Amino acid sequence: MTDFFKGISPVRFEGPDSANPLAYRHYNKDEMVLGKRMEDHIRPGVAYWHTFAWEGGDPFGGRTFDRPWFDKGMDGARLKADVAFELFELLDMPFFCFHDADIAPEGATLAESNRNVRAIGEIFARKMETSRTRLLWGTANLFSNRRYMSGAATNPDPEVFAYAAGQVKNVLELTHDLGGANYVLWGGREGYETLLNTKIGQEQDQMARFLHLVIEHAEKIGFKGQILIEPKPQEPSKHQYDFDVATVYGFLKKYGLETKVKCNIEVGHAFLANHSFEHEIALAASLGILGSVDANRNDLQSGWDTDQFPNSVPETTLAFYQILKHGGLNAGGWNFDAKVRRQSLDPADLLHGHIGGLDVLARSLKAAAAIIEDGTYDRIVDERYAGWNAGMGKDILDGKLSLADLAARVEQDNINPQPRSGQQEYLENLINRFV
Ligand code: XUL
Ligand code: CO
Repeated sequence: MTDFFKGISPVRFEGPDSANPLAYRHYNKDEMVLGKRMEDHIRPGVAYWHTFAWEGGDPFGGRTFDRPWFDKGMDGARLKADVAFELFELLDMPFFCFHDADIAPEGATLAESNRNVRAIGEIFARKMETSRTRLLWGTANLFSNRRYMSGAATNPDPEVFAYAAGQVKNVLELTHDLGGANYVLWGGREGYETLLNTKIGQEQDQMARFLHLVIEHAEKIGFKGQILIEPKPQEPSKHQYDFDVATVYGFLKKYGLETKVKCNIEVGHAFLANHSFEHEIALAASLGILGSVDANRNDLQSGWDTDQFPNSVPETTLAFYQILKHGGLNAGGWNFDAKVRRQSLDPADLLHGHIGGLDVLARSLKAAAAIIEDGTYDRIVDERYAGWNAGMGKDILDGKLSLADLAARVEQDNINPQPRSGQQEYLENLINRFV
């Protein structure tokens, strides 16, 4: 035991009336919702990078946090792992996620870096023998080191591609060994700063080759988890190739990968792409590429990816509704890709962030389930499209009617369609009854 969380007791469900700031008021993991445990619906996870590696810097100032593991090499990394599993236990958190660079210091060579990562991975494996916390996903940091400034897979220099491959091989194997449910690729530098020095088509071919290599290796080592791409339109690159769900799908389709790869959709990234989170989820689900989600929120005034903990039940309810309607996240989950603010210095602040976020997800899940159980909303939307289930609508979809057939049908039957209300305000009020 370290003394980092000294004096803090395990967080338990105490019900909505509890005034204890270190208790769950809505997240009650064993409560049944639509026939499934709340924890199994949400599958929440702690993000190692924001919670243990982030130093509290912003563009105008450096480190604000004073963590005892900073600047201490592998000793620090081991202490960080101890503290991480203590937090998972305090929060009773079923999952965590990490990048290689979050868990161990970079060495002088790829081999040394990978050895460091594997050494901490072995500590994780030992801790996971007694901890209930599982790995939701692993990923490689292919964006912080200056070697990746012009991209990893999309770098003009094939040696950078090779280096990135060496990193991903290591983390993919570690993710497999730790029983990870997914492997994520977020291409923060897979894009460009200026088109003046960039060949888009060439870079996309490189990115597809990289993805093929990852899939081949996953199959070779017997990794059964999902491979996920995390879309984001920009930041850090001015333009990122994995702009949004629709763009990712087009890319996967072009390179024949649409059945092999799904998406990890993040709230703040959806907003940066001028979409709502629920739009991205609904679209991915309809395209068959909904994998997992990163829970957070942006500061909507600043326009940056501020990675704050979620705190809006109405917004998250609409997202959860889409997830439930499409059969849940299965191997995916809700990774808190969220960090406390740089003034939130205390160890307890790390708990407050996760507790609040998890209570918001619990309330959203229950609200979305109530909308579905009530059935009014679904009925209204189904009725709006009922014309396509039979008769002419069905014949059109089944390809039985040509353009000429339809033109003749309108004349023969004297068809003169009457517009019907879209009932937006009524629907908004209806949803608000459950939130
Ligand atoms: C960056 C981001 C990443 C990915 C993993 O905006 O979301 O932390 O989730 O690389
Ligand atoms: Co993310």
